[in-house]
Amino acid sequence: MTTASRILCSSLQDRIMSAEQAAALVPSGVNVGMSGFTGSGYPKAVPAALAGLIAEAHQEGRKFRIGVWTGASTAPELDGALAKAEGVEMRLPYQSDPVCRQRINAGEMEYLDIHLSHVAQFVWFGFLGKLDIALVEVAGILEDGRLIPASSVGNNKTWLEQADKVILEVNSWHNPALEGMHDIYYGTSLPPHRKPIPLVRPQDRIGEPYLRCDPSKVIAVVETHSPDRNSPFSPPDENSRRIADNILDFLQHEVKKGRLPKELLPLQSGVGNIANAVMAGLNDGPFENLEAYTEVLQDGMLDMIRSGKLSFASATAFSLSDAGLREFNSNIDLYRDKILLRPQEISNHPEVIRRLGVIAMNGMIEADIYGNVNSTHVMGTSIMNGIGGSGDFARNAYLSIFMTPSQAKNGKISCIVPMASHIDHTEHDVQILVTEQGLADLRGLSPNQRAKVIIENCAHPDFRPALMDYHKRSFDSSFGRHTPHMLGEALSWHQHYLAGGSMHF
Ligand code: 0RQ
Repeated sequence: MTTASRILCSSLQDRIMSAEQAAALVPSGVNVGMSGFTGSGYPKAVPAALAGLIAEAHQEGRKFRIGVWTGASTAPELDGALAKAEGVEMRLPYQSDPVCRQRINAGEMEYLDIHLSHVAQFVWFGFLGKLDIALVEVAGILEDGRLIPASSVGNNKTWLEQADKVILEVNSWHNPALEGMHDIYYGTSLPPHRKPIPLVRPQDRIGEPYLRCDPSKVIAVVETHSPDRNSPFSPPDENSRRIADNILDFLQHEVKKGRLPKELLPLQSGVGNIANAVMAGLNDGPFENLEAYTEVLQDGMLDMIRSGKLSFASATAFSLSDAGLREFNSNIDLYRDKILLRPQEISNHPEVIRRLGVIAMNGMIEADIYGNVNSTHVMGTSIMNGIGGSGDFARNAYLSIFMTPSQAKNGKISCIVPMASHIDHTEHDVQILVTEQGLADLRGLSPNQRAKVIIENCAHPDFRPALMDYHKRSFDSSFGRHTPHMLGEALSWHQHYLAGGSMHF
């Protein structure tokens, strides 16, 4: 299919223009809702052209900055280019771009890190201010102006509805067979008129395969032919394999105990190599007929669909490596009726996650001995990526699992600490912690009981004595013994590393 044949709406033909012309329609000071989720379905030409205009303006001494709202992380052509040009006033919600991260941590760019399921509703509530322009990549435009979504859905429905003006990038690189793989739900409303979301199985279709778009709002259509950003996955290393094994053993134990059915419950799997390794473990494991109700679909889930282990996956985006993408595109008929992409307000909807009884598995930076989890900040002050969807799933899941290697930075940092330097998921939302050392099942345990299990099962042996000693001395001396702490000493663990040492005392 050529790009031209992907723009079937005759009234939009006269709005086809270059990326530079479209970028010139974006003034300084506006908020732009951009498509894009974990490196897929983001606009690939206009943000880069806009970054060029912003750099020119700055050279001429004119300030030029915009608000950049997305689904989740994008790619160097979007986040990287705009951050490099110092063109971003406010970025939300999740990002993982190195230049963006550096600017945010240098205090040069504002960043609002919110739960992914909150973004759309906050815009509808008016909490984030006015959305001026939607800049959305699509796979095609139908005769009546409806849009064929691309490889992610994210917040595109909300952007297209809320923005005054719309710029579309029609990317002929996307496989035309994506058409029909989306389910866009138009039944959301605002309190006090909200109704239940009628989704009771991951495979339920509750919406439409296309995004609605009022052609009169479209100010530009830009044709592109560029691939999504595809990050390679490293083959599972020893630590990831052990983490995966620990999770598999635990799930088998839960089945034996009658707390999980033999085909488990719908799986959610976070981003990154460890999450991918857990999927590889499940692919080789004993479970059959699994389902996923997740945000991102990484290579591991494709492998499970191909092997027949995973019978259905609902998500909001793909996040595939080059090899995963080649596999998907060459065998799309195998995957078409086993995958649905939905808006992120539905893929991450607390009501649906709670109803389905999702098993949530997410990465973390560190956990403390009482089970509070830090997913976002290094040393308490420096953002890594953002909370993403981890909170949407953790708080509402049937089982909420967090995983990490027990140590970071070549053994200098323990990922189990006395007191987390930042908390994204409180002790109340964390049921299982897993490292390569073992698994801590925190269900039904008091803080002091949790501390023992976490230190014994999850901490690296090099750090165990210091953590045990901390807990004991805290119990003996702390103001209260329910969650004992020596507040000054707790945070000095992190200070110690920052001062150039390791967390070893
Ligand atoms: O940094 O590469 O500079 O060395 O953190 O660590 O071990 O590669 O782990 O890729 O699985 O990411 C929490 C960031 C883990 C991710 C996080 C340093 C480490 C390295 C990455 P370097 P790894 P992963 C749904 C779910 C939040 C969002 C989420 C994440 C870097 O899982 O962003 O869960 N989660 N979304 O060296 C200092 C420690 C550290 C540490 C790791 N204790 N102290 N640095 N690092 N532990 C998907 C979405 O929402 C889109």
